[in-house]
Amino acid sequence: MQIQAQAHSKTQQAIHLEETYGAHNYHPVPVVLERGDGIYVWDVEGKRYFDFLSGYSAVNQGHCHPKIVQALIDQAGKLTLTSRAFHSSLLGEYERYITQLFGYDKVLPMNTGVEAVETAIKLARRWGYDVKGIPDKKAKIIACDHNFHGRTSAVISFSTDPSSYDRFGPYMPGFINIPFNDADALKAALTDPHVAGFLVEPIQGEAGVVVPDEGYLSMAKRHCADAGVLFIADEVQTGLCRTGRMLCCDHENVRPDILILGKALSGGTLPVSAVLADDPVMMTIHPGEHGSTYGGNPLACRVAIAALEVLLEEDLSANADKMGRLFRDRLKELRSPHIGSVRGKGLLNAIVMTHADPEAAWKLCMKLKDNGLLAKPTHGDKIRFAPPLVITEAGIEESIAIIRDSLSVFDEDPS
Ligand code: IF1
Repeated sequence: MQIQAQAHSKTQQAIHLEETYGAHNYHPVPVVLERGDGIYVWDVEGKRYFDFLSGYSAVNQGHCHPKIVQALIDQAGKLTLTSRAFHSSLLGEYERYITQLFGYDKVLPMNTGVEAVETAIKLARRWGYDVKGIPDKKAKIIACDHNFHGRTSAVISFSTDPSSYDRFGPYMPGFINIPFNDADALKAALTDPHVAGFLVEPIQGEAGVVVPDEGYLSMAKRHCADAGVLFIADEVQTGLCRTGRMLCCDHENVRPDILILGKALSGGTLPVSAVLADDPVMMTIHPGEHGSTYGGNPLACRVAIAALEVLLEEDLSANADKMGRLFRDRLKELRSPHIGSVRGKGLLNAIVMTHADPEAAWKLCMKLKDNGLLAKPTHGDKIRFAPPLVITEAGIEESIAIIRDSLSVFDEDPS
């Protein structure tokens, strides 16, 4: 009893510290993690869990991947930051590697995903003025309803989620919202001659893994090209093998004019993001007009090369595709009355709960936690399931068994 109580106090103690000294800007699942390895994480009590959130797709390569950690360790003792006031021995190497890997002329290295989104917005506007000839300060960017592109004041200006924008105004002008997956709405918005770019998640992650109709992305790219508008793909969450291809846009052979990457670009070790584009777009920004202290730092460069190499060496897009199909098939085979729909691509999946209880998704996640699997609801009735892409068939089968057993929580609960 004493050991159990002691273990409980370790978890409670850690949570108490966060509640006492930390901003209350999250409502985490009540688990305190202290170790990760591959598809697993362990809490302070030594309990092991399948991680089905993967740091919101930042840990595609698995927790603490040895090759990525070794790159981090080796570089950390050599040179971590020069600032861009000087060149570094790794930046050019990294820039060549990532631009040749994705097939673009140039990359602009940043840190967080939202910084890369902001960079893409500035690039599109600058291109709009200097190349397309939009009158100064009149450029517009089209974005989709139910988008999630980050939490800066500019980016929440085109959010349609009150929890992202409410009482954070005034908002930045120059954005047009249209429904996602609606070709006619996009075509209509593209008739505005002041539109410089169309910013879209190839699959809307936070909205609950909303997959557009087959052909939507290629239609969008085609109409953007016809209208002289940049197609900007935010692949921060969908990119880097998560959906079963290196990029989610690859499913439709769509080449974005501006490609935004983040999260798994460092394998979950430190914030690394990138914006890729060809010279006509990228060269509109001149020295001293954009950047950041840590953007392109040698530590990030070394880690990002290792993170990308792991994706290729372990063919994680093929594994994500295969394991994702198995996962969705097994979920559907459960034929649970509480699962309304299963959707996703590769290992970016979600279920929509149909239970009458509005807290059903949360209750299921609590039961999943008790049974050794970590996931978190998104927007009330949806649960995202996104394990590291290194998961095997055995891991999928074991996780499905946990999900199956956890659904019994609704049998116990009469509501
Ligand atoms: C949180 C959500 C996911 C993103 C896309 C840009 C960014 C994100 C498509 C910004 C970030 C993170 C933010 C994190 C939780 C997570 C998230 F729930 F917030 F919406 F994944 F769906 N584009 N998504 O998904 O990247 O600046 O965070 O590095 O804010 O709690 P960032």
